[in-house]
This record gives sequence, C-alpha cells and structure tokens, in this order.
Amino acid sequence: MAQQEFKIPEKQWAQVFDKHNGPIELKQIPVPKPGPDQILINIKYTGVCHTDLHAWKGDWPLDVKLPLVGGHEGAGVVVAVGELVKDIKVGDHAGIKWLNSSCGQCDFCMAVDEPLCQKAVLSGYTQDGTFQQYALANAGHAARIPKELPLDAMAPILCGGITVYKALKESHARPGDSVVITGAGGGLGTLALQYAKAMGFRTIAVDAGDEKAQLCTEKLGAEVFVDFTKDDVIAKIKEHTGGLGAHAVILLAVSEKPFQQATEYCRSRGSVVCVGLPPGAKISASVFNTVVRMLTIKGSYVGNRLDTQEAIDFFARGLISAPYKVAKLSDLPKVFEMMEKGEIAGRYVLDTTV
Ligand code: 8ID
Ligand code: ZN
Repeated sequence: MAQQEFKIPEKQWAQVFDKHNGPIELKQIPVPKPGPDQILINIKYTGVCHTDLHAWKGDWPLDVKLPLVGGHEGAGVVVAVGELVKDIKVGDHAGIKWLNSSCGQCDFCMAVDEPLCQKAVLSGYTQDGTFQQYALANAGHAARIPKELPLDAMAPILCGGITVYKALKESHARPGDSVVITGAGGGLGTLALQYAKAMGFRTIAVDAGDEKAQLCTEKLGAEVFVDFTKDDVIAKIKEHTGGLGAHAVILLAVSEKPFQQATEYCRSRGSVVCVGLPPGAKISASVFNTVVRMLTIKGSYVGNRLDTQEAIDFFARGLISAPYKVAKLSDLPKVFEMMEKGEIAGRYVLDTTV
C-alpha cells in the first residue's frame, strides 16, 4: 500500500465541546501521538451512540473529561503504532470501542471482566474519542477488524453490537426462547433484534411509531411490535407469550418506565437485563413476585475483548445487517437533536471526511 496514504497531518478536524450542553464546535485540533502501547487510527466512520448524548449533557454520576471529543464507535485504518505494539501493523483495520484501556492487574481484569476495572479509560468520555479524524486506542483493547469488512457498517458493532450481544448472553436465554427488546427501534435495539435472531431467539419489539414498527417486524425479524405510546405493553406481551411472559427482557430504552414494568411481563425463572442508562432512573419490582417467581434482575455493561471479537464475527458471517444512515462529522449536533426526540430508526454513522 502506498506510504503516502498514511502521511499523518499535524492537525485534524474534530467535534469538541467545553461544557455540558454547551456548543459543539467543529474545529481543528492537533493529531495525538501514540504512547508505547497505543495505536493511532485514522477514523473513517464513527457511530453515534446515545451514550455520547448522555456525555454531552452530563447525565451520569461519572466525571467526563472536558473539553471533550466524544464518540466510541470508530472504525478506521491504523496509521501509527507505539514501540511495544507487536501484533497490529500500520495499514491494518482497527476499531475504537467504549473501553479504551484497563489496568490489566485488578481482580476484574485478571478475570477478563475488564469493563469493571476501576481504572478503566473510556473513549469519548474520560479520553478523547472518535468524533475526530485521528484517535488513540490501547493496542490490547482495540478491536481487530478484518480488512474485507465495510467500515461504515462496522462502526455501530463496536459499541452497539458488542453491548447487545453480551446482554443477550447474560440473559441465559436458550434457542427458541422469547426475548423482549425494549427500545427495539433505536441503535442498540435494531442490533439486538439481529443478534437475537442469529442466536436462535424469538423476539418481541417494544418501541413507538410506524417507521420503527415496520423496520422491526419486516426487516429485523421481530414476531410482534408493541407500541409503548398506544398499547398496554404488559398485556400485549403476556398475550403473545401464552400468558406466561417472555423468557428474557433486554431493557435498552432511555426512559424509566420500562425499568418499572419489565418484571410484570417476564416469565417465572426469566431474566430482566438492564442496559439502557436513563439518568437518575431506578428499577423497581415487587419483592414477593421476584421471590416466588424466581426472577433474575441484572445489569450488563459493554463486553470484554472476546465478546468484541465474537460480536464482530457474527457480523463478518453476514448475520447482522441492522440499518444505519450515513451523515457527515459536521452533522453531529443535528444527529443529537434527532436522537433526543427518539426520531432515529437504527443508527447514524458519521463519515469523518470534512
Ligand atoms: O453497556 C451498556 N450498558 C450500554 C452501552 C451502550 C449504550 C448502554 N448504553 C445505553 C445508552 O447510554 C442509552 O441509555 O443504552 C441506551 C440506548 O442507547 P441507543 O440504542 O444508542 O439509544 P437510541 O438509539 O436513542 O434508542 C433508544 C430507543 O428507546 C426508545 C426510543 O424510542 C429509542 O428508539 N424508547 C424510549 I426513549 N422510551 C421507551 C419505552 N418506554 C422506548 N422504547 C420502549 N419503551
Ligand atoms: Zn455506546
């Protein structure tokens, strides 16, 4: 490959904000240099996850680096590697995910539960992320992307795909089981429907509006669509599951109500897996029902390096084709606006060329 393709400029375009809810400015900033264990990736496409919107708004009780370049679903080409990096070369394709690095030495890292590391570095949150043309990744944690895979479709897998795949595994659903996906028409939800289908589960989609209904049932394999703005969610899910409820519920919505309702339509012995992070929200469930129906209520947070490679492998085998629209890096504020209103069916992916 021609060397010139990887000529690294001094400056690059990035979307930067200085304070929560403040202006997001497309401006030129220096291109960072990789440390010994890092790689520099020329980001070609980056997904926009609702987490990026939470970071901009300062929604969570976890400090954000400011000023910040957000973004954590970046797919691109490696243009430089640190001196300790042996297994990734310039020219390889690689991805930046939420977990940029972890300490490697704590109980959680040693048990390959690295998202739980207390020293975790988070892309687009505690370290500048992928809403820029050149971004840094720890080489051990960067996603390895086979060269034949399209980088635009790949981007949403790097957070959305990994996260829903992990959550579905955590649900312990088995092939043939019914799984409710709440928030099914959004970025994570549309991917969850596809992973669930590929894993042999039957899906029930919960979200709102005709566009998402059509997408979920006609394109993404959901057996039924429940519109939370019109339907009695609990009754409709019970009806569809012969009165017993679904074997598992994956909660991806960015609102509190589904976190209060889920155990009502989860089958005895089933699991409710919390993934969405509505600010300040609480989960509630009847203690009596949780006990006598032996329910499991749990959280699921991104995935480890093996989950990452497995999630990419599902995509590589052609099993995942969740919808996404491509916009420009400069469109980020508009994408946030649409996301806030729940208007995006699927994911937006930004092309970083300016
Ligand atoms: O590791 C994790 N746990 C993790 C990883 C990545 C993202 C968690 N997240 C979190 C995000 O921070 C966010 O809080 O998952 C949530 C969903 O992210 P997303 O899929 O990127 O958001 P989206 O594309 O805006 O989709 C949200 C969907 O929820 C629907 C909306 O209509 C939208 O389609 N929704 C809402 I808001 N209220 C609903 C309700 N009551 C609902 N769907 C069903 N019932
Ligand atoms: Zn994300």
